[in-house]
Amino acid sequence: MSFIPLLTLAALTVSVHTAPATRDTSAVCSDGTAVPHTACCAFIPLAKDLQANLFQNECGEDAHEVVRLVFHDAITISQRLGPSAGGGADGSVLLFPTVEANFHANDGIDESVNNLLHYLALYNVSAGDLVQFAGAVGLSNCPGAPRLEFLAGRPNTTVVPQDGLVPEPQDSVDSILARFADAGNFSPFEVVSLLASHSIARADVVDPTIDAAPFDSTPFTFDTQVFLEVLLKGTGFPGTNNNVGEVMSPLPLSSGNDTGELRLQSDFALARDNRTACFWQGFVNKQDFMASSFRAAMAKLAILGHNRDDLIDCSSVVPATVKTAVKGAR
Ligand code: HEM
Ligand SMILES: *[C@@H]1O[C@H](CO)[C@@H](O)[C@H](O)[C@H]1NC(C)=O
Ligand SMILES: *[C@@H]1O[C@H](CO)[C@@H](O)[C@H](O)[C@H]1NC(C)=O
Ligand SMILES: *[C@@H]1O[C@H](CO)[C@@H](O)[C@H](O)[C@H]1NC(C)=O
Ligand SMILES: *[C@@H]1O[C@H](CO)[C@@H](O)[C@H](O)[C@H]1NC(C)=O
Ligand SMILES: [Ca+2]
Repeated sequence: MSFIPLLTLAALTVSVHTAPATRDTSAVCSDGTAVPHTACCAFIPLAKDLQANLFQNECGEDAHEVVRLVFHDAITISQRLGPSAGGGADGSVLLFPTVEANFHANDGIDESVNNLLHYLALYNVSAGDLVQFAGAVGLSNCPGAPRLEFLAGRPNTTVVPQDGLVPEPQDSVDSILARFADAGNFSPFEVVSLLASHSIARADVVDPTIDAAPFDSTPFTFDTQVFLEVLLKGTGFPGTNNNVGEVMSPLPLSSGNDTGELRLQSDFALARDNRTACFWQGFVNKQDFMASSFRAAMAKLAILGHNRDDLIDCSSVVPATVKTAVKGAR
């Protein structure tokens, strides 16, 4: 007798849970934008503010730094060590800024942390959501970059992460692949996909004697150039040699005020290790493949420590990406 109501209830529950992003909670925000859920509304003025006052709609230093912060916040989680190691993409880097900024691997992140703390005080969003959203907004300014997925609803964490979980450029490929697998079952292909980020990167702290040494010759374009250039024969250093985690780059010479290219030992090794070399080479001149692979791996990184089904899909509030055409690797 009670069979039918029970079954009906079960069917309802399933249909709600399998489609969390399309729950019927759609809303129109105060600016008139239709969104899938009221929780997305807070991010609309935040995106405008970030674009106007932090990024200036550019794929410059501030955008690069926040994309790096996305990684450093998210990767502090460990299946091996358990919950006390850190909660993944949880905003810990903003909530415990004096602790995490002192981790060696986080050298240089203080600038992006301070930039985002300003927005955390102004907007009613969690620290974890802010880091991931700001990364997606910053990246939207980079020619060639994909428009990232953005899910909202990460709670503010209370767990201070452990030191030693963020990979460093002197780490072996074994240790880098093991760390990514421990953090979130990332495959070697996904690790290489995430390193497309090094196409929009310039190092300040690897060689403390030079500032803003790029990892490829097009640091303001999210292109496949980094995958090509890391394969070239190294000939020298842009600044001093003997820096930990640095190896010779193929384009070390400075031109005008631009410092020459700097190569990370980890990128060099990942480009040549037999577990990752084919994936690395496979991205050269494959812009769309690289961008979509990066997008998929970033979607995984962005929700480390959370269940996808607990979050709300607010991807539609991520600004459209710039449409500047990107040249092939050469
Ligand atoms: C094997 C793992 C990784 C290692 C060892 C590594 C290491 C580094 C190092 C040493 C720097 C230069 C810091 C400095 O001297 O200022 C850097 C910069 C950067 N990294 Fe990574 N990284 C890794 C993975 C990632 C991932 C997964 C992302 C993002 C998805 C990322 C995004 C960036 C960005 C955007 C910069 C440039 C920051 C700027 O220009 O200010 N990295 N990385
Ligand atoms: C802040 O956001 C939370 C969660 O989205 C919401 O419950 C709360 O009402 C908001 N507070 C204000 C002051 O808008
Ligand atoms: C998270 O913490 C920050 C800083 O204390 C606060 O401004 C923000 O309102 C909190 N957000 C949520 C959703 O708890
Ligand atoms: C180098 O920077 C200085 C100071 O910003 C500027 O005046 C000069 O024109 C720059 N030189 C080149 C070659 O870009
Ligand atoms: C990769 O190289 C190592 C050491 O040179 C070797 O033991 C291993 O079998 C190789 N693996 C593959 C998939 O080629
Ligand atoms: Ca580039």
